[in-house]
Amino acid sequence: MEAPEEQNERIIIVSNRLSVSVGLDEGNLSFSQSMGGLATGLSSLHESYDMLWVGWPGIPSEEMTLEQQRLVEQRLADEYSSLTVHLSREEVQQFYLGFCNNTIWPLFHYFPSYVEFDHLNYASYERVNQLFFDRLKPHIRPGDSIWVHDYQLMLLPQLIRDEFPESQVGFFLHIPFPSYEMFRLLPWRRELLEGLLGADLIGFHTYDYARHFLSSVRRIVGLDNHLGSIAFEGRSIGVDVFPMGIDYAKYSRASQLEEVVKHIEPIQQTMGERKMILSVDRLDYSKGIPNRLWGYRYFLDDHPEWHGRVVLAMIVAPSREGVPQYKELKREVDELISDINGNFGTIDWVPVQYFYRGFPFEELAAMYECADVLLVTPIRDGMNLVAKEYAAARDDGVVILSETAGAARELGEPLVINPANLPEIA
Ligand code: GDG
Repeated sequence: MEAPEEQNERIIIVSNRLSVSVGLDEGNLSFSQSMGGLATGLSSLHESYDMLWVGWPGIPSEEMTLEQQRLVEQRLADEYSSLTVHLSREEVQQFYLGFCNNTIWPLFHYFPSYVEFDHLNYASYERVNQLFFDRLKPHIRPGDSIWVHDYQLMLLPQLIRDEFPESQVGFFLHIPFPSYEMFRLLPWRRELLEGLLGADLIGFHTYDYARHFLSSVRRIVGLDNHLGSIAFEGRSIGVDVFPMGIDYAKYSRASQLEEVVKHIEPIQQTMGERKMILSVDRLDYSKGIPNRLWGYRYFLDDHPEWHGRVVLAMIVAPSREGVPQYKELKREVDELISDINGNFGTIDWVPVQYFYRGFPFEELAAMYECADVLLVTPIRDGMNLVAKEYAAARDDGVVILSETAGAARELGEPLVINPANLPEIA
């Protein structure tokens, strides 16, 4: 039960999650588009290229019967050109929640106090990178371009290089690459860099991230670069900047779709004359949700003339609920919202409208269409596609954007703020 492979040249995308997520509810399997920047940003590629996507469908293998596992593999291969990598519960705990989301994610987003250095978790990271390679290996054909994505698979490029020295391997990091002073804290800093150096081309969203990477390679591995090119083991490795974009047409044309239009009118009716400020993110401490709420509270305190005339609509998609910091953040966000609504709200005005769930694309697009302001306040963000999606969806409208999001380097017209500066947000 494998993905079809009939053409010559193709792109193999390897990422921890597939563009489709599999759910299991009372024994029934369901398939839906994955949330998150990597999946939404790359999913449109399916339409233009012969592709094979390799990744984990999102359910630990123990939670499925063998028959269900085969069924998932079959459907993902037939309908989504995807090759399934199964992860066990222990791998999800140690590799995914442990090393990826409790070590790399906080460190690379400059939250060193959240970082856990655990050798067992790193050993699992090594094993899972090897597992991805073993699954991929029989499917590699001459001429394939293999494109490895993100911080979960930083050892994979070298594993591919060792057995396929002639292969074309690209790697793209979707999150910031931190400064050397931060990166050097990692006990496995050299291993990760050497894993990445198996690629021919290593891409980042911004010039700063690429510069930080080159600096770490120089200081830790001892390799210098010439204009972003590193000579290593007889190969030349390119390091460059490829800011990730969106499927512009999908967002700019959304307001013409009937399924989107039918959601716009009820929102407009509910809002009436009120201005709508919108925010959309996964629940993540890097996204600056508490400081956004403090900034909004500051605004309401300072501008009583706006009471009753503005609403902050927050769409927060649940994320990594197994990691303790995320549970704590959820509690903090819930409390801040009830504090604002309790203090400022009136019988006919709820200052913060909070949706703790993912929205279908049509409803999200309708929200973009109705919002007067998009408020994006991450503490750190590799890029932030939401800002780009809103800009594509609207001819007018205002984006307020943190200077610490990669998108602030690219979009020319947002109001750029320091996410720690509450008066500035206000
Ligand atoms: C990582 C990096 C980088 C969100 N809620 C809903 C929904 N989304 C979609 C958005 C957007 C995506 O998820 C989020 O992308 P971001 O870029 O904002 O953030 P991350 O998920 O953290 O992505 C980030 C990105 O990778 C790409 O390289 O920009 O810095 O952290 O596309 O639209 N989609 C729907 N309903 C929701 O409720 N349908």
